[in-house]
Amino acid sequence: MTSRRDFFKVAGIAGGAVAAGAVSRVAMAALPEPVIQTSPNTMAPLIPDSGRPYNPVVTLNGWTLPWRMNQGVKEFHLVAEPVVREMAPGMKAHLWGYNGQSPGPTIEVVEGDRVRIFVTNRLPEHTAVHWHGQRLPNGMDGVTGLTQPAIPSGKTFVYEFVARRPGTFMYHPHADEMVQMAMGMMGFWVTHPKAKHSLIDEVQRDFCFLLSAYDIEPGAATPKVAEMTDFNLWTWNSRVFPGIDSLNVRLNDKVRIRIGNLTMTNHPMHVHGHEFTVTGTDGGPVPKSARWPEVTTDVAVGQMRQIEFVADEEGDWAFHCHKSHHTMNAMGHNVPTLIGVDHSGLSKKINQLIPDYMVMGERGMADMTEMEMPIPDNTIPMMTGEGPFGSVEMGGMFSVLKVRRDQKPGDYTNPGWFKHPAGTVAHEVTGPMAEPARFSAEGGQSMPRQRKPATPTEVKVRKPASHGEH
Ligand SMILES: [Cu+2]
Repeated sequence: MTSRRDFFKVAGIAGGAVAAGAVSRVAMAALPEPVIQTSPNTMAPLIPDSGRPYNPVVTLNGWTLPWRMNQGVKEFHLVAEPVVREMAPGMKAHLWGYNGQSPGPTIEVVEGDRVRIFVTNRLPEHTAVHWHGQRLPNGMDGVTGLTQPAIPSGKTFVYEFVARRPGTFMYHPHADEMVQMAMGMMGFWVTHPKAKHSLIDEVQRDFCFLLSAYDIEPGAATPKVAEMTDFNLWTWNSRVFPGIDSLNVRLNDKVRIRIGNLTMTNHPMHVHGHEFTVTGTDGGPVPKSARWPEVTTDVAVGQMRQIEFVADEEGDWAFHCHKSHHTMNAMGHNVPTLIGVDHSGLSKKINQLIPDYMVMGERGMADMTEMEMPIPDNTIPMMTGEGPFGSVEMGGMFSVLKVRRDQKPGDYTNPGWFKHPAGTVAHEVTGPMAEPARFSAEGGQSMPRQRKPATPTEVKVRKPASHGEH
């Protein structure tokens, strides 16, 4: 009982203030029961059954936290705790998160809602939750030491504020941040507008996810928390392709995708087949006069972007971070460039020492996706994902926007691969090929002919045709 009394003291709530009249005074005075989710599947949108109505978002490989209404206040209960997150089939990571998952559940509220969030700390160290982007009383901002004491291990704190402006936000610890965010502690927050808003369009599909990065050695399960730059798992909602669900929409749906970046580098997010505009940031809706068409938008560290477009081209459209290293999984680093290098002699020597040694990368690295290479347990291949035409040769921050004529409104199930109309797929041509006319420039403004080196350096390039002649 003492701890309960302490709790209310910290929370600043006198016992009587939460009295709910005849309606279960005791139940409402107790904390809302935490809801724990252990599946990494994309949960169907949570249609609000209390409070003001809104069109819910869909969290990729995630879910929305249910709430209860208590005297007009929306009450949520977050539990900070160690979790096991499946990053893709075949690999489970030991992370820290909220309510059974990393990232934690998405919190959805409506502009003007009074929100009360209980945070129970089941981590081995103290924490605090910062509500990124929100207007709130300073003491609710969640910065350990600056605006509140840290939440000790085993204790529950409560935050309370009015969600004053609509938009795209996130939450994350502001206590031992480097460790706690490297371990996966973060979550999405959406505040829906309370009425029609001139800068916030109604959409048929509203997706959200957070970008995060981990450094987990192949075969291991726990991230290295001191890593600054050399991450090997680039994730959306702590998932890597092919573990990231596709974004399934109906032809001509208006689609919004909300993205927040809690990694240590920027991510140019790229959609194929459509142009979009950035309609909002964590700072709020973008004025219409300041919007322009893009097919890639950079999401910098600590930023959020919401992009919108009409999905008016049928197909399976790639959607990914444009940094090519970010569409690879573990083992993608420290690989020397071997294209064009003849190492037949070298591999013979190494084979005397290591009989199974195999030279890779001589013709590029695409071969690696087709080899059934033995890899350590609890590791996903570096580039993988099987498409209808073979390996997609991607990992990490990659997914597919599936636009279908017959996708039902509100149906988020995966429709399978696109059936291309006859004659609309790139294909091999056969027949005689003319010799290419090779163009060799001489002179030019930047390097006049007389300044060319007298004897050009000779570069020997081993042509692919010679492969296997030895
Ligand atoms: Cu990236």
